Amino acid sequence: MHQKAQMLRRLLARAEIVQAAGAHNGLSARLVEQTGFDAVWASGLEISAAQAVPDANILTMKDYLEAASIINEAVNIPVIADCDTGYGNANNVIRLVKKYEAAGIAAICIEDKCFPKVNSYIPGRQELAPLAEFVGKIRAAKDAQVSEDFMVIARTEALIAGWGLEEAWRRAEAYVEAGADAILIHSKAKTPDEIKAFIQGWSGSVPLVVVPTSYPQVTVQQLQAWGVRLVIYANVGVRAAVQAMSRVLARLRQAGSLLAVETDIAPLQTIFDLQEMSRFQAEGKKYLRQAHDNYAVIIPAAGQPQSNDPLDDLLADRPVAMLELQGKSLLQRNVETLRQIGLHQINVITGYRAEAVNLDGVNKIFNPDFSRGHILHSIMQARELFDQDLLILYGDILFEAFLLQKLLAAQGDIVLVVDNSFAQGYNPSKNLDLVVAKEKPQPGKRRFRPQASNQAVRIGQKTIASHEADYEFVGMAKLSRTGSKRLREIYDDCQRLFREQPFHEAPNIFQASFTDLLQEGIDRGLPVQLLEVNSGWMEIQNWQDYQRACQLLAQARPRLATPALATAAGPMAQPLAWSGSRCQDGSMV
Ligand code: SPV
Ligand code: MG
Repeated sequence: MHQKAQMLRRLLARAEIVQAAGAHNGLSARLVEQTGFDAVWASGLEISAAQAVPDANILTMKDYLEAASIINEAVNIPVIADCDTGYGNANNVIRLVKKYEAAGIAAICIEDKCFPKVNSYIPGRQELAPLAEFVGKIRAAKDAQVSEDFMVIARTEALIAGWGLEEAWRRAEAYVEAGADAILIHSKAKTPDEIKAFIQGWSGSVPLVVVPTSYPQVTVQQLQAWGVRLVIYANVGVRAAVQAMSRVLARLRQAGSLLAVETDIAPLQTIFDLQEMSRFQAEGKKYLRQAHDNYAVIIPAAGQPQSNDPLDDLLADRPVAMLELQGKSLLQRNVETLRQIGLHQINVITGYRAEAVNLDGVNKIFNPDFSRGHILHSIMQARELFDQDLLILYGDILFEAFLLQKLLAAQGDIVLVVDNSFAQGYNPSKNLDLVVAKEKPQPGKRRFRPQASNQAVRIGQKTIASHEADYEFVGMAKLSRTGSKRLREIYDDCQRLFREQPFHEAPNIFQASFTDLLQEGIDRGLPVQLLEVNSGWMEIQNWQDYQRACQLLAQARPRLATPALATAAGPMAQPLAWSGSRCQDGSMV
């Protein structure tokens, strides 16, 4: 079965005349289809013109076949391929039929001129092939086709060559006899009279096809009334394109600004639509999976400054995540790191100065309660995401890629990145998210714990004394799908229970920190794994942190991708060290 050939046969069997228009590539074919034509004519003239060569068999069968195939792939309507004289003798015709039919072309059209032909409208001698020879080509074509539906249209150039109506009828009849499925009667007369006369004297049973290039005044209604079954507007596409392009280019050249032609050119969106960009994107989403596509990232960045620190001046018009660090915001730097690793579903919770958070390709979720609620409430604005793999990254930290990679590779449904270097510079006036672990960290500076094998027993800011604490929670957490679902369940439950009473360290759940929820999880038997790190991150909470970050980033140029490289190269060998603490209420994030 040949679907498109069948479609063409059905079209020709209907009462209404079939209308086809010429194309030379996928784009022009798509325009033909979009404007409602029934079929596309893969025009020899257009395809040659598109390569800026004469329509005189300068191109080879392969060139025409390639163009016709591209045209066919771009449309759902049938394609009729102009195959000139068949590019040689009957043997060439046999090969072309096999190739065109296999390419899904609905019909081929061959004309009774000598190879190499020239376009019918070129003045001068148009040499007709001997009738018997052309009859042989038609027989060869019909015998070569595989499916029953594939069509062979025989085109007689008898009128073009000046041989008159009698010869045209004689040839058309012979071609029908040889098996042609339709006859294209071509004329270069300035009026349709000659064509009308041919039709009136024609008694053949196959459909008649015309190409009214030289007699443009004829209407489709007239042609239909005379009995024509298929009209081909053979070369309008390329002629329209040439006229439009040369006019616009000339105007642009003269004006020296695109503004002069802006309204005369198609909007980019039109081109994207013709290219089916949205389908391409949808398919990309469906099939092109990257290693971490399953992860959604949540970055809470809604809090307003409350620390009475000199840094507050810089935060008058933006949240801390949008602080400029050496020409790039903190958030931009983190988003770039996330993308490097293949994390693209990035959700930022905005609140304070939400309008300042303007990053391409990042989903913003607004927390309307940002000035009253706390970080847990902010994070849970992305409640719907808590049934997939998640990364929660506090908005006031700057982290390196290797830390994320380690976190992503760690086993566990809930994994927190923790650091124990806090003890070295502990400032009791600061409130850190401290963690008491099941197992004590190994003593000494150099430790090796590639997996998150340790677990949290307690976590919080206020109720854990520094001497009890083993680690500081960095503000980076990984939740598996199971972990995120479980935490949401616990959160929903606690929303009911702790609406108006203390929830761990918070006066109620609305004002709770993420660590309060984690503590609740631990208390309910949820394993909270700890991934120990000793460098690769820092937080920006006060003026000192900010200055330190700027200094480190200034030294770190050019940016180095891996810690190994960084160590070898010098400046980044100093890790992005811990240097501050989080606000008591977590409101910076
Ligand atoms: C073509 O489009 O290549 C044709 C039709 O053969 S015409 O140029 O009008 O002769
Ligand atoms: Mg042609």
